[in-house]
Amino acid sequence: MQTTYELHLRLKRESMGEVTPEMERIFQRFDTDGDGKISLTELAEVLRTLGSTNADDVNHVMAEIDTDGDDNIDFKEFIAFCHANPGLVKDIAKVF
Ligand SMILES: [Ca+2]
Ligand SMILES: [Ca+2]
Repeated sequence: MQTTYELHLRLKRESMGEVTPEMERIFQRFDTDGDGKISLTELAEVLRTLGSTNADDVNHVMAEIDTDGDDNIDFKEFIAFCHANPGLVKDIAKVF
């Protein structure tokens, strides 16, 4: 039996390449207010958890992941970042 949620995930995989349950989980943990985007504030919180308290780091990471420049990381941008940095995703998955 296929749930709506699984179908949803499958559709997303088809449009943006492989999306692992781990990536889903990490994105949901990062997006603390659940609006489907990771804001600068949410990213800062993540980096703090990972041990970085430098504000420059937050802006640097945001600039790297936020490819359309709206100061929010949407799910597509997050997945593209995961594909570009598989090792980092594994490290983050251990923390979150
Ligand atoms: Ca959010
Ligand atoms: Ca964006």
